[in-house]
Amino acid sequence: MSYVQEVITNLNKKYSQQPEFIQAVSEVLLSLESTIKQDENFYRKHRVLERLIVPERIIEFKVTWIDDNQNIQVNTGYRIQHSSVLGPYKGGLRFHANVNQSVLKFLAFEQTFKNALTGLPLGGAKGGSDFDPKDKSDTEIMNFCQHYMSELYKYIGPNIDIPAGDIGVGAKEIGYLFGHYKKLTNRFEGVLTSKGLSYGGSLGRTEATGYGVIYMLEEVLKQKNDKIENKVIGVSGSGNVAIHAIEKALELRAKVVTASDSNGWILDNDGIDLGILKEIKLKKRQRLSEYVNHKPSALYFSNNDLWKTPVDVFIPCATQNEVTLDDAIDMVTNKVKLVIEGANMPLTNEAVGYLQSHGVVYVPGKASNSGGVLVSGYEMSQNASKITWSFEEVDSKLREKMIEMVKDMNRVMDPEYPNNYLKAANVLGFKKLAEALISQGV
Ligand code: NDP
Ligand code: 2IT
Repeated sequence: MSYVQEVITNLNKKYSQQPEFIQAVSEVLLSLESTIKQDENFYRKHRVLERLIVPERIIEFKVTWIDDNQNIQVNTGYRIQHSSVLGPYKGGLRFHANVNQSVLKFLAFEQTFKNALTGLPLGGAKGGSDFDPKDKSDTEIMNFCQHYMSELYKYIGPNIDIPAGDIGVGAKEIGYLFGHYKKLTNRFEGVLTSKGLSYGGSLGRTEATGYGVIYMLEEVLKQKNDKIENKVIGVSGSGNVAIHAIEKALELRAKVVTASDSNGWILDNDGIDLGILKEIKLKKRQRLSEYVNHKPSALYFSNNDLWKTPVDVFIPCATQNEVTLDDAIDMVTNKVKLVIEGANMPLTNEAVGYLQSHGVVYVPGKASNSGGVLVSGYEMSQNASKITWSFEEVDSKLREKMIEMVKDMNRVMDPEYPNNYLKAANVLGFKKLAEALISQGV
């Protein structure tokens, strides 16, 4: 049995209760199979795969807090410190009802590979809680954040582990988390990124993930002598990543026709009106269904048919496994040309395989959504040197880096499979991680 197959077999046995973790790891390992085979004895001897897969540390704790009705609430908090091989642990925090160890382990594993691609000295981590911020008052959110930080602060620091935002954790939550860290430690330091601008945040961090996806899309199209202008794009999600991807796509004169939330999706064949979307989602924090009250010609659906929309490019920006094999079949039937991920692992492995075998260009999130953590890295540099960069400086560095990443992937691309960005991204991350891991000893 090949080393990769042996590790996948053991993974399935050992972590049968953690499907998302198995999915993310298997996708990476299978894409690395031919690379590992070239030097199989060496990698096997050093147990490189097992050492890259198992998180260095998993922290799980109880978070008890009191809601507005004076009821006691109990949640589980986590931080998965996956890898410190390339730098201090780095990755976001997710507050969502479906958060569990499997979800956070997959995200932390992906983050390690993603951070390796950025070229910055960042390890990989992810954390969060099964706390559901929906329908919670501001006081409840602050209360929860403070109790979560009361435990987390013991394990983080600007040179140890630097969390940031993710689903359900935006500027408001980061502010409460930062305030409580400061209270507990008496230290004002860059322990979190995606902070508010008034207390050490970086200009451009809010926009970075969504803008980065579009900068990478622009470059991938350019390599094919194509351009983003006039492309019809389908986006899912309507949170931080989706909104800023839509914003940059519109600026570059593409037409975005869809967006979604967990209740349903909108189709606006005139092109999404960003002003309305921002008003609903960012200002009023309402459901997306409100959009059609502002724009009666648009349509709202409470089904999962978004992926049946005929478009040139899809950008899934909501959550894991939102695109299944059936959706991929619909995409191919409707002649989609390119799928580029804003979210982490939004496609099942079967969906990815189907798109790739039908000639659809697929760009994995660990490359395309890395603009967020990249600018988090820039935020850390600014905090450490106590200076601030202008929006233009951050944005132009982001754009340059997303372009460079496409070029890096093209350099390692198998000439037989010129569109396999998945394999290229995984090979680049793996080589860097494996070398650093082995150099640092057992
Ligand atoms: P937000 O919380 O701002 O938005 C999340 C969006 O996805 C909302 O529209 C939400 O709808 C929808 N969504 C969340 N969970 C589900 C679900 N289970 N089913 C259907 N829809 C869902 O998060 P972000 O925009 O920050 O994150 C989106 C994705 O991008 C995630 O996969 C995240 O890991 C990834 N990402 C984020 C980065 C960042 O910098 N923020 C960086 C790189 C990747 P609703 O409001 O109804 O829940
Ligand atoms: O998935 C991600 O890359 C993030 N949520 C951002 C992580 C970060 O540290 O900025």
